[in-house]
Amino acid sequence: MKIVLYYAPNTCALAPYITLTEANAEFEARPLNFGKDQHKSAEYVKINPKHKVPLLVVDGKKLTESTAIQIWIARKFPEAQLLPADPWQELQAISLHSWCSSGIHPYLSRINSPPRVCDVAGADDSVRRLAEGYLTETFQLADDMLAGKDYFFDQFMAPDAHFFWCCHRAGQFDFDLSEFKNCRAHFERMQTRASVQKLLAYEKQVLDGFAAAA
Ligand SMILES: N[C@@H](CCC(=O)N[C@@H](CS)C(=O)NCC(=O)O)C(=O)O
Repeated sequence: MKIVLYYAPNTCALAPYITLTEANAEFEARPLNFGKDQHKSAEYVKINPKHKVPLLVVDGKKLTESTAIQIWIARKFPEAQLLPADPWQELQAISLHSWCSSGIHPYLSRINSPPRVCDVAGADDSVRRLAEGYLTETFQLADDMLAGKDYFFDQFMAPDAHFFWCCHRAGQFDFDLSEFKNCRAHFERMQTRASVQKLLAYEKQVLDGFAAAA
C-alpha cells in the first residue's frame, strides 16, 4: 500500500502527519510551498481542485478533508487506537475533530487572511477582532473539556492532533492562549510525543529547504 500525504508547513496537514506517525504507517509526505503558491499550480489543482492540504492519496485514490482522512487512518491502523472503540465515544471523537476542523479552523484562517472573507477596504481589523472573539469562546470550551485530563479522551487520539495544530497556529498569530491553562498544558504535553517531535523536525527541514531554494 502506498500512502502519500500532501502537506504544507504550518497548515492543518500536520495533524495527519502526526497520526500517520503514531500509527507507524509508512508514508511519503509531499510538501507544497504555499509561499510560492504551489497549491494553486496547474499540476496540484489537477490532483486536488480544492487546492488545499491535507490530501491523502492511497494507492492512487484521493481523500480530502481532515476528518475523513483521520477516520481512514484510524480504521486502517486500528492498533494505534486513534479513535475510541466504543461506537458512541467514536462519534464523540469525530464530533470533536469536526469541531476543530470546521468550528475553530475557519476562524484561524480569518485572522491569517481577512480579505478572503471580507474585501471591504479597512475591514481587516474588524474581521480579526470578531474572529478572536469567537476563538476566545472556543478555546474556553476546549479548556473546560480538558480540565483534569491529559487528552480529550483517556489517551491520545486523532482530535488531539488537530487541536494541537489549532493551538500551534493560534500561537503563530499571537492569539493569547495564556488564560487557557488546560489548552496550554495539552499543547506542551503534545510536544513531548515522539510523533510531534518528528513532525516538528520534518517541518523545520522543509522550511529550511524552501528558504535555501528561495
Ligand atoms: N476543510 C478542510 C480545510 C483544509 C484547509 O483549509 N487547508 C488549508 C491549510 S490549513 C489550505 O490548504 N489552504 C489553501 C487554500 O485555501 O488555498 C480540511 O479540514 O481538510
